[in-house]
Amino acid sequence: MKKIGILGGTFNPIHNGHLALATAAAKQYDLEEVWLMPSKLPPHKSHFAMLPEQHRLAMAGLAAKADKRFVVSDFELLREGLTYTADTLELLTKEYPDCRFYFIIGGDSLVSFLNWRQPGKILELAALLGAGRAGIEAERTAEAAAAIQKAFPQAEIGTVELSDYPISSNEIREAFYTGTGERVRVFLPEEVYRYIKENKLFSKVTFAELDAEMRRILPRRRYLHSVAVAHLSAAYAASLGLNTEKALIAGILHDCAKAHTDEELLLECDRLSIPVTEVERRNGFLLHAKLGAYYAKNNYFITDEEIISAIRYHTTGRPGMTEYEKIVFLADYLEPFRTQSTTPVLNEIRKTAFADLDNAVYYALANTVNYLTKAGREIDKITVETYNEYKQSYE
Ligand code: DGI
Ligand code: FE
Ligand code: FE
Repeated sequence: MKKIGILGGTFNPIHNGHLALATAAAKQYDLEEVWLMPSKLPPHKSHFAMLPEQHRLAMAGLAAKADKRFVVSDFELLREGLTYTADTLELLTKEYPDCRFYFIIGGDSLVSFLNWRQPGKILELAALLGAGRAGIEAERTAEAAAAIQKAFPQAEIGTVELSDYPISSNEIREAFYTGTGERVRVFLPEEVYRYIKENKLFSKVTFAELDAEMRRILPRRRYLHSVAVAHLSAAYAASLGLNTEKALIAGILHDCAKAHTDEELLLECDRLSIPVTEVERRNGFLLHAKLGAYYAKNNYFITDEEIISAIRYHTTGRPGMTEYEKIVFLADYLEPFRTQSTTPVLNEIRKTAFADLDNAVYYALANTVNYLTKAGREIDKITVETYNEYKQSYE
């Protein structure tokens, strides 16, 4: 029987770490071929920064040139609908009856393997190889392999030992998005690097994909609010001759950290070493602006400081606000879903906003300070300073 390894993955993009794993498995298990098999994107998972199949397949094809045992396979991409490993292997073994397949997965996946769909069937059809980086991970992988072996004594289960490979696809994406692709060149097959450059992949985050991601992670009402803020921000930007796309992006992301509860916001800021003031500690929700700016930069690869600061100051404002900060602050306050019942003079401010943005910001601030005072809530120093700055220039 011809021994064939199968290495699946989203390969977004494929990098030398994947190839090192394929090589190690081939060597250790004497595999004649290793098929690099790009997988479909699960519909419920994030599609943010995920390339279309055609690009992921093309790059896997270029990467496969590195070793004559490597073969790119579009087997899974060509299938219709959801692909479970058990089904893929069933079809593969039917189509290639003279082959013994070695299905290669990461150590983490091995740990959860028994919860996969039809693990028994998978193990009947193929051998399972778990890859663990040397050290603790290798130990965990070996333990997981032993547990699976115990549950399925007939199965052929092995581990692939791998030295640590210091890069991930996410780091590669981040490098390209932030204009520092050169930094990760050594971790990619040269032709894959060139392919990314030539096709300008991972170069620009679009409103459409941010919108899709917000729709996925935010509660329905919060998502609709964010869309409304994005569109109103773009309208204000247009009226001022500013960049409408920047306004759209700042608007759709402004509450991107608001899926968290106040408690989670605090924990998350502590975990990420984001400084938290005393006022913020007592009024946790204020942190969604700060954390949102952090997410925009680190999770959504936004590099434009004007977008980041518009998110950062959308709740409190700040003295000397930039135009984009004012736009998002005001759009957040005035978007069409906001109603008079929560903010009495809303319609009055709405009338003035396009003619005089600053004046509208002033009234929004005055209202907010007034409302918080009446409600006996603590007001952040920066909100007061912003209000006072406006008051002075309007007196
Ligand atoms: O996130 P949103 O609900 O869309 O809107 P937001 O981020 O502007 O938050 C609105 C609330 O923030 C509103 O109830 C007023 C409040 N707020 C604004 N500045 C301060 C503040 N609350 C406190 N405690 N202190 C402030 O300085
Ligand atoms: Fe907000
Ligand atoms: Fe908001």
